Amino acid sequence: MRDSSTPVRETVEHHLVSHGFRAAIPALRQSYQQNDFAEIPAFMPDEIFRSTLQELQDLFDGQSRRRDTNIEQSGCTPRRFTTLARDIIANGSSTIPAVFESSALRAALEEIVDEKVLPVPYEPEQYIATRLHEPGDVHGWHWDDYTWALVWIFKMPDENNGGSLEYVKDVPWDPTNPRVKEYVTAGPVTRRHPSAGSAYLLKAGTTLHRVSPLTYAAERMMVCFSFASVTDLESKHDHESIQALF
Ligand SMILES: O=C(O)CCC(=O)C(=O)O
Ligand SMILES: [Fe+2]
Repeated sequence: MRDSSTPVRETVEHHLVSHGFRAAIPALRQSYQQNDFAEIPAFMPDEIFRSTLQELQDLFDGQSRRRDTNIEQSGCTPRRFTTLARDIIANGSSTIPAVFESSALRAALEEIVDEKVLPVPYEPEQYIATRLHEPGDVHGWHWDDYTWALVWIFKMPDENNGGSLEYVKDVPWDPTNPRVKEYVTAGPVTRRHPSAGSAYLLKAGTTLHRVSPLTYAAERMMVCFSFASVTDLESKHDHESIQALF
């Protein structure tokens, strides 16, 4: 972790208001409006990407937890991966909290989604990091508790080894009757394989999605930030699926 987080925060803000970053927004907006998905290439400057990756590697080495469970609220689908809880990241990373708290990031997301974008107030869901690395590791079909997920990719296996994002957009989540098999069978299922260094934005509250299983040992590492809509914060949220996971 850096001694002072001020330079990191400044670098992050500066990048997000830079001409280069802003020039990509119209295409991201179009992608999101059509697909509920937009991939932002080179999400952060190289030095920020590299220092964050180092922070994550150290945290995964010392403070991660292995999960192997099925989550009832998303149709008993599997979570088989290694994970870092929000508080461990908040204490051990200078960059990830700075990205989550960035007002320039929320302003850019608002331009893409054409709606107010708010930080999630429930701390455990603000950001988490997940690493798939063993054969059969999978982040099974689910919806997120809040409207948007921004997933920053740090390591990605070859496309033919799994680890892809698969999703069915525009399907509602009823935790008491999730109907996952029905929705996946009806499709269409879109598959994306974002590159390391990119981040993708997904309308994850109304998009059924998963990370496909690894077919052999390989590294897939990401940080998932959650953002809320005004409607999310007006409606009562229960947090049973994240509580089941942690
Ligand atoms: O790792 C990914 O690409 C997706 C992660 C995800 O869906 C989540 O953390 O809720
Ligand atoms: Fe998700």
